Amino acid sequence: MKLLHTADLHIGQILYQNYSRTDEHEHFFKQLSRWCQDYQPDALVVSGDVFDIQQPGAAVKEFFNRTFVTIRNSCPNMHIVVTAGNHDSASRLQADAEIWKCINVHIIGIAPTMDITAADDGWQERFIVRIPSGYIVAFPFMTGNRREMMQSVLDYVAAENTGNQPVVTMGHLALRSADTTGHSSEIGRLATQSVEEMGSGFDYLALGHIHRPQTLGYPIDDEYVEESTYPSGTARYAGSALHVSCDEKYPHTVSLVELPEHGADITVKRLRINELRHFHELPEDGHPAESAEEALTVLQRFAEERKSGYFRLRILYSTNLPADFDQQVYRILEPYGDEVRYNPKTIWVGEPAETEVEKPVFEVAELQAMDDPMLFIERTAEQYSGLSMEELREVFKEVTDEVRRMEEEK
Ligand SMILES: [Mn+2]
Repeated sequence: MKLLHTADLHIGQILYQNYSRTDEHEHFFKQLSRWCQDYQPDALVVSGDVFDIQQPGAAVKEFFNRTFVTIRNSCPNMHIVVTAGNHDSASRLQADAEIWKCINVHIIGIAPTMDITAADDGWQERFIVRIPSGYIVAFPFMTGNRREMMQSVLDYVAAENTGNQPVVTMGHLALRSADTTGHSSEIGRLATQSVEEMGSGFDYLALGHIHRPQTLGYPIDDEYVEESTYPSGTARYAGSALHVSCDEKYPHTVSLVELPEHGADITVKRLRINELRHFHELPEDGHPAESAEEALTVLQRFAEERKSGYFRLRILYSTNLPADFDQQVYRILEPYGDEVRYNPKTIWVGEPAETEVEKPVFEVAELQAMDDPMLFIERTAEQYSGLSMEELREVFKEVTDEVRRMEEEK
């Protein structure tokens, strides 16, 4: 089985509340389409976060439709498997699945739940995409411990797979040992799940959610390595399609995965994505600007020379910026249209360090098992000054009683 693996497209993303990235996405999809044409893979898998927001607008949906039809036409025998990520609305994505199936685009939005597994004997079928060269088990984003459900689907495939065909699983979540550079601290502060939670029996686990390309248990893709060989049972994050911040200095790639048969070694070839706009930190010599004038001069020079790209400024903490500093920045950028793009989140160098590294308040599993909201509030109470737990408990009881009464009346 030959597979192209990508994830975290975030189509429709607007950066810094200001800049549409449609042309950057177009640039990416042109490359992806070309790779589909050149390598003729059996399948293209997109492991979640197709759209950036739950309810993308009409233009964004139109862009998705047009793009995926083009990609499909670049390699008409290829199957495309798309799963929902945490950014996607599972049900909205799933809504068009029947139509897409007509051209071998398989969209799996809704995750297995107790309702689904209880109501339907062959529920596993919903998450299995059979292609001539093997199996793709497509799990969208899900919360909670779903190990048993996943194992059930993998066992279902194993029972059928007498021809020893390769088995690929898809997932969208943060797995332990994943490097989260470039992500908001929310992920870093949550204790993540281990790869064992994804069940066993797959040859390749095609992951999404973490934007940095990496194979779990191996050195991170810091440098561009063209090809690696891994044993069966390998889990890999393809990495996002586009850079999303200045912190993402590593190369972004699409993974071309070859799986000869079930249980055999896998080769991963990294196809380097060319970015339309790069991210920069100014000044580029690594020193912070020591005055507003200096920052603006550096920026002016950057805009004149590069004429394109995202940037954020690095400024010495003790510098006083005039109140209209951002307006001055935008004035300098005006002649460049939307080509030179400003991230107003300045890096303050020499800022007094936070006194203590924050520890996770909860383990994920603990949070999942928590069925009393009051427990959550108690544990986080110190974040809300002047909170009377007693009063809160009373109010909470009042509300739950009222809800129960309404339920009974119904
Ligand atoms: Mn995600």
